[in-house]
Amino acid sequence: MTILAYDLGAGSGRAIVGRLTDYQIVTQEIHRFANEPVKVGQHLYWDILRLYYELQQGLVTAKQERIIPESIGIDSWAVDFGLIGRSGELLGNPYHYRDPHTTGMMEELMAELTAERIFEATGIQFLSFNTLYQLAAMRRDDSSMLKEAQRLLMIPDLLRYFMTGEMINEFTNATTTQLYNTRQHEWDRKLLSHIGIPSSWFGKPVQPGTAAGRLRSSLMEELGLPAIPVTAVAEHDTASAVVAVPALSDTFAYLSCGTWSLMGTEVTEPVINEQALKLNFTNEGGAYGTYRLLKNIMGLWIFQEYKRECERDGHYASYADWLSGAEQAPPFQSFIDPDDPVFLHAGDMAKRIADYCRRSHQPVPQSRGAVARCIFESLVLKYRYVLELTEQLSGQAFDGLHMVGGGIQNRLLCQWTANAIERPVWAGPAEGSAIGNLAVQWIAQGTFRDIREARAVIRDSFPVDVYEPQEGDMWQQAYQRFCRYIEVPVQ
Ligand code: LFR
Repeated sequence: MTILAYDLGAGSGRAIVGRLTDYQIVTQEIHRFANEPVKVGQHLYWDILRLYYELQQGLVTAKQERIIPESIGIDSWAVDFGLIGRSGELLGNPYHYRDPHTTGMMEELMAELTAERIFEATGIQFLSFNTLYQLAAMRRDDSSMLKEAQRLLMIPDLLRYFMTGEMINEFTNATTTQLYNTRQHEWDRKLLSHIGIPSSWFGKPVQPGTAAGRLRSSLMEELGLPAIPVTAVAEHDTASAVVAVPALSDTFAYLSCGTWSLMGTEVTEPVINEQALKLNFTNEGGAYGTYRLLKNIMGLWIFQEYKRECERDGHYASYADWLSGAEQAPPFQSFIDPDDPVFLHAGDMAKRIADYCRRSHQPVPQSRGAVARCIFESLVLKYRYVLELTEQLSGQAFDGLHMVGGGIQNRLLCQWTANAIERPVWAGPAEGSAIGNLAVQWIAQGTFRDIREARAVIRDSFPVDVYEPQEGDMWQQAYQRFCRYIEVPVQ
């Protein structure tokens, strides 16, 4: 059965066709496109109509290759949303979660409602850009969109709505809003009323694997396609990525590695207690009754931004050259906490890293290789820190780490991760989110019995690179030093 997965990341999107041949998954990328946010004045937006155009292009290309998928699923990043007006039209462009309009909003709501109350209800980590704070910021700014809105759809809900004409909220993404009450299994009316948002904007979230309409007739006519069914998959990309972790046992640690690094473990009940709140862990909804006990780590974003700035200034180098530059720079000179809020917004990474080093009385990295080394080392040492916290919180012990996502193409990062955590890293698959998206569709069709079977097939279909830890002592000493610079927990 041939199916189609759209996976949208913060930097690019892709349309991937999946087939099963001899009980192996074969994927084919039929369309890849840039996802370039647009800044207008002080605000940063997603170019949502362009993204929808690219989704259509995926179908056009598929058709040209004589592929008519039997099901379609969409996953993307979380927390962002579009608002729909009375006649079903999109009201304005969705804000990008890196838009600075939420600055200070989280602190304000924590003071009014208390962090305990918010966490107790939602189990979600405090990130300044959660939907809760975005909506509160729009309310504070008297956004005219809020006056007109009738429905709120998360990014994949919205694109799926464009495709099918049906407005349906999906569960995994709904939980990331920090507005969904994980104990009562419904949108949290008290939180919503506190920020002046009607609960009628939200539909009861459907579980991953639910049938969610068919291509709308205008699209069928335009593209000359039949009424292809659309499935609500685990539409939060991290949820899809974790579906694709080729783990052998039920207890495993993962790192979904892309623009963000999401590290944690899968649990069957949210872990909502004082310690989880203090360490700012989250319990995002997953597929098939699971939750992701994890922590967001700033990920490759800082490097991607730094590289973009260098390119803007005329310095172009291949990814391989960047990695060898980092490798040749002297080790363990300076560390940053990648999760310091100064690194959240776009721009000026070189200056922010230099300022961070000066402030913390460390040498300022001078060469591009030294900056890249500082970023990568700090990132992998942060992985160790978060892995140990995950063990403490979950009461589990991990004998290695599964890494999935595009970031695993950075072999230096994988090796240094193994060194820093002193355990093996199992890297693969790189297209984790798209494969998890396909897997949920196959489970929905009855092709796979359940997630266990899906993970077994994924394990057989995609290579996993093993990185054994090296240079033990050096990394342990570096870790002791690094720990001086890490974030102070929220509380
Ligand atoms: C990863 C991701 C993270 C989420 C961040 C912002 O792509 O979905 O899980 O915290 O993007 O939405």
